[in-house]
Amino acid sequence: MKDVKVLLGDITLSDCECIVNAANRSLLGGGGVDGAIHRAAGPELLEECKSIGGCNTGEAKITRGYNLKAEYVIHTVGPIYSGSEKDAELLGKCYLNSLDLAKEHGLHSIAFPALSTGVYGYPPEKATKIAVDAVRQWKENNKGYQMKIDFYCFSERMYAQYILTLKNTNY
Ligand code: AR6
Repeated sequence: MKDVKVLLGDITLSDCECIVNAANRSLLGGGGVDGAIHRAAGPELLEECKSIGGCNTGEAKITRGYNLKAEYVIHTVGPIYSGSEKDAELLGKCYLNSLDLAKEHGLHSIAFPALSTGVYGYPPEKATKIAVDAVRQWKENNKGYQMKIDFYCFSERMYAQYILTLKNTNY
């Protein structure tokens, strides 16, 4: 798919204009990628998050990036995997709403971690398919708007899964 890349590494080092955080509904920080982003951005990020008042599952909120290279952080809350159909719908919405928010702010590059695949337990095979399908759908709905999208993977296993998913879906 044009402008879509899979990268292995730490998303806090991304040179995209915005990076996406796998947050929880409080937006007050946590472990995993959330902890890494807050550490790298510095305490001002938490201060701004406190003023937002949380975020529902599937939705997205934007803040400045502070000490990060990225100018903005888009905080989205993935579903805790339960095996129900609603999980897939909510996870897809995380990607779509994050991309909409980036576009609303005139941004043209975004880096996603593998939302919900850590503490929230989403199986990587399913989660990568939802991520890739959502991005494809968004690109189809936003033809003419250039958006560079990086899928950041923190493990070689996740990297291999994204490559396989992209291959299986003919991108
Ligand atoms: N860069 C890129 N990916 C990362 C990084 C990093 N620095 N660190 C971890 N990952 P998780 P979730 C990957 O658990 O499942 C938090 O406590 C990781 O390997 O961070 O959506 C929040 O506050 C995995 O593939 O997020 C919530 O409470 C992916 O990022 C909860 O965890 C997501 O793992 C959210 O759980």
